Amino acid sequence: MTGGSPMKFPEGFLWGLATSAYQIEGAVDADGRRPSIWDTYSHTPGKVDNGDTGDVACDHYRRWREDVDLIASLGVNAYRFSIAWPRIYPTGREPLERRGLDHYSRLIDALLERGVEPVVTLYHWDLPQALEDEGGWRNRDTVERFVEYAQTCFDAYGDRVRWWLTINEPWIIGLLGYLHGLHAPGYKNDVLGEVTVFHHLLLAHGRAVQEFRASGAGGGIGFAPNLSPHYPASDSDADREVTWASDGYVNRWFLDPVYRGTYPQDQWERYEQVVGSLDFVRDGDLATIHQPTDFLGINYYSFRMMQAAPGDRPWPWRVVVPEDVETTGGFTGGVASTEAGTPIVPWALTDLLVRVRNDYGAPPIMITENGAVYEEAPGPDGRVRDERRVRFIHDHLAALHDALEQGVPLVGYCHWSLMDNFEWKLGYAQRFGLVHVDYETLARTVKDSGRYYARIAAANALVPAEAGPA
Ligand code: IFM
Repeated sequence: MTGGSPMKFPEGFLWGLATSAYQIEGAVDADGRRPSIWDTYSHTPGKVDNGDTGDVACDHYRRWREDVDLIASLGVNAYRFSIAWPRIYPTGREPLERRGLDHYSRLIDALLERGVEPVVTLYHWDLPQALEDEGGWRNRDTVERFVEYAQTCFDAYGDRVRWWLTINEPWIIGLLGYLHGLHAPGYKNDVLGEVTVFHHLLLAHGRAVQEFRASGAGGGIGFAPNLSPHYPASDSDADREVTWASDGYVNRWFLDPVYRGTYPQDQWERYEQVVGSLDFVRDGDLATIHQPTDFLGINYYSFRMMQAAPGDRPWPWRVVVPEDVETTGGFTGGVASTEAGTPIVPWALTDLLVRVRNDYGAPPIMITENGAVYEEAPGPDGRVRDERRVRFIHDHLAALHDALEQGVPLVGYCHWSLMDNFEWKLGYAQRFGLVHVDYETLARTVKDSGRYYARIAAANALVPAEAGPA
């Protein structure tokens, strides 16, 4: 409540739940699907904790009807999911696999029948392995393969889907897949690979937007970068400088080309110092990337607090947590963390949204992901009492409402995630769901946070956290 009145959200606001294909579907051999880079990676010994793979995951590919009922039972009006590219083009190119295409068509219809808007992501990291064998995202040709796949999806579903996202979290794809070796395809310390892949992902986004317009599909399209507002760990000039520099690496490297048609000069120069020439950027590429989009998806998890680290490579900075620093730029107290150690900073979401509005021409924004790891499992009575997630949701939605009051054009919020799922390198150890999944029986149990979120969606207003689940 502010001043005694409920925090209402605009009429038609989308209350969504988010997932991605490899994290929930399982059924990796069904209906002609062939491996993606994540099948290869998760089956490589030592890559994923506990030897976990997405082979079964939540078995959503088979249980999708039950899951659509579950989504509808939560009373939300949006569901964000991704299409598995290797189900549509198992080898990354013709022949098309009709069974895969039909699967998502049925899913879309079932959602719409229940009044749930599909929010469709085209690329959430499951590149067909056959394309990786030809160089993957490092190979410019992959952009054209992506465009063919995107065209097929626009043709098949464009009459029904009104919310499209091209690429999910391009920064994470490069950072973890090429620099840290923690995600597929698993390269390490390859800065040239990272920045080449960033460019090709952005190009794939721009080309897909062009094809979307040409297809005549209704609805709108955008992309879903994960953005983190940056703050210096101290008032020192050095910390302030690296704060801006890292912002160039994480945020501006993706927003500037899409919204301004340029790469940020400061980060361009830093890349040149590390990798030499960025000659894979060709004339006309930036114009291609700079397509008008209809909305911006933002995945928000936390801020980055930055400290200068002059000897560190490739970048002379470190991300620190507030407890590690004595004086913090503007911070006095500690910051709580999720069970994954992620600092919980809802107010930084407001800062981020206001900044994007101010710097990038006020695009309509959908929060396409936001969520937290908490382990709570069903108690003896079967109930999952995850009060901390209830508090997390409440505080982030209050921050969102703050941004709305400051004039940020917000159109929706998708919580990550609908249900516990395969958390990439961390396997099944980290639970993000509003619905608990028992990985032995695959039984789904709506957590207290799920029922709390349902109350919010029903009211189209923030419900006090103390009110708890329905
Ligand atoms: O599970 C991931 C998702 O695939 C992409 N964004 C972050 C989530 C939580 O780590």
